[in-house]
Amino acid sequence: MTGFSTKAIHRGEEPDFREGATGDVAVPIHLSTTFARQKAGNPTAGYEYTRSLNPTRKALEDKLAALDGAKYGLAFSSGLAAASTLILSLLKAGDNVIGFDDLYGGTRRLLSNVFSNWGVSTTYVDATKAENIENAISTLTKLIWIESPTNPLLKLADIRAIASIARKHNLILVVDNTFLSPYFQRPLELGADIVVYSTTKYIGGHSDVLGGAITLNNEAYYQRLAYHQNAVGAVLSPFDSYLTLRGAKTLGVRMEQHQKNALALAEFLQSQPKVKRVIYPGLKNHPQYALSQQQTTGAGGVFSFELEGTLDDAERFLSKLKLLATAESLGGVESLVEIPAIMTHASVPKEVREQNGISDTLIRVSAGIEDTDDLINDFKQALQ
Ligand code: P1T
Repeated sequence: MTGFSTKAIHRGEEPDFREGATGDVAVPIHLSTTFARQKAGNPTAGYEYTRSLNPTRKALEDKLAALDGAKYGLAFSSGLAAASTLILSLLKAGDNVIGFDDLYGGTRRLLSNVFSNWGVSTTYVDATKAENIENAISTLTKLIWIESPTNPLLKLADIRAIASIARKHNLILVVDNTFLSPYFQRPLELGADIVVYSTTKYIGGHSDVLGGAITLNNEAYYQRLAYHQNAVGAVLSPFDSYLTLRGAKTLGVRMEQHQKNALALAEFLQSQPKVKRVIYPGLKNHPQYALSQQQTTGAGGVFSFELEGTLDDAERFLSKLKLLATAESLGGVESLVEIPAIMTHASVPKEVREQNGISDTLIRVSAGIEDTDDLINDFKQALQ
């Protein structure tokens, strides 16, 4: 089983033909919170209590690991639950994180406003240049946290180069791979230690289930993460595990259409006089187009563009869209638009937003998998 979609469909859900089993081709939703034992000291098939392990969640964890070519997978109740558990597992008071200065606003809030209270500090750098990371390393630094592409400015980090810096200084490299999914980018193969996901986005894919995941190969880190997954308790429920399993099966075909629509819309908007600039790693004018070609197999379904005018103009423009809903989130089958400055990244201080380029008229688009012409026509009429 080597192809991406074959693994996405079958891994973790191999039919069970043992005596008394039913051979389900889709793994059942095991709602039981606890598992009976014939003998007190012998858990049945390793299952004790759903927080520590559940068969439906395990199927998803195995599938996600397979998609990243990883040894281990872990599923959590949200992307931020995965991030929190990761930090609680691997860091302690006094440690320092180096973060990309254009992370998802919620990740930045978690690092800067929550873990800072527990003695974990974060230094933000422009990680488009790997040397900026190396220059920021102090004796306290333990972990590097990047996204590539970033949310919402679609900046890339050279994962291979940063992985080699991490190895040299004995640091843990974490890559949030939410935007590309394992279909377009596999950070572990590029040298990262740990991959995190908001499975709420492309992996779930239908805007109906919140979730997060971690994949990795390192056994020692896995043992600490699995211990904390149970000890902290932010696990994905059996029903949400089932929905995420269901979504993951079509990840490959969806990503192709997300990308096709993103590129068509980005090219269309680029030709419009009311549009100042379009940022999409799949466009040849993206400053890191060459890097995108080297480390990914696709540019994904999210792009951002800047409109001429003011925040009012941007809000008015979005209210004229008929098909595209204005909403936070991304990666679902339906296209969404949002204004990061007042929505997903409102928790990032204004001066940091301005310094990084998140202006009031920056609009982020998550291209869904609708018919391309319908999306272009909606933008066309709204621009008029
Ligand atoms: O929402 P949650 O499942 O907890 O995932 C958080 C998260 C983590 N990493 C990235 C790159 C993300 O984009 C997100 C969530 N982002 C949005 C809700 C958004 O609209 O950008």
